[in-house]
Amino acid sequence: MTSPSGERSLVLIKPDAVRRGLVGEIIGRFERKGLAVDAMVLRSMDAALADQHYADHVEKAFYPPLKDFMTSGPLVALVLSGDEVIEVVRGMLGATDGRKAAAGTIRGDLSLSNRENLVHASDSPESAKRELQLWFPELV
Ligand code: FUP
Repeated sequence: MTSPSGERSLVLIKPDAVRRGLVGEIIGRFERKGLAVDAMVLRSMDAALADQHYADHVEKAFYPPLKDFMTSGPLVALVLSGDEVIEVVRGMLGATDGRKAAAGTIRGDLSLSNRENLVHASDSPESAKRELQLWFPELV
């Protein structure tokens, strides 16, 4: 997945972040890092999109409450680009569990939950390609 400024990642600022008024804080961190916002939309994730997005997790015990959470309100979907953006953004997010994520990361600084952890970001070029196709088919 390439763009004029390098690779691209699909990022979701989750419903907890929208409810808590942290959208600007989170996008500001990505902007200050030097990443570019190539596309952005406020929308909701319906049940069908949740099942597609989390195809690797649908059979797991944590999936039903995760699905309820992810479909509980609007989220912000964005496409970020920049040098090694996939790995860079994953580092900025921190560990999945906000209680364990390192200070200085988004989850480490702002989340105290293993489910409501504020942000999703593609974890590999393969997942970025799949997720960008799902969320922004007009761009790919
Ligand atoms: P991450 O890649 O860090 O977003 O985490 P995973 O792909 O492993 O999990 C996807 C989402 O499932 C996490 F963001 C939060 C949720 N999750 C739970 O609710 N419980 C768990 O035990 C693990 C993950």
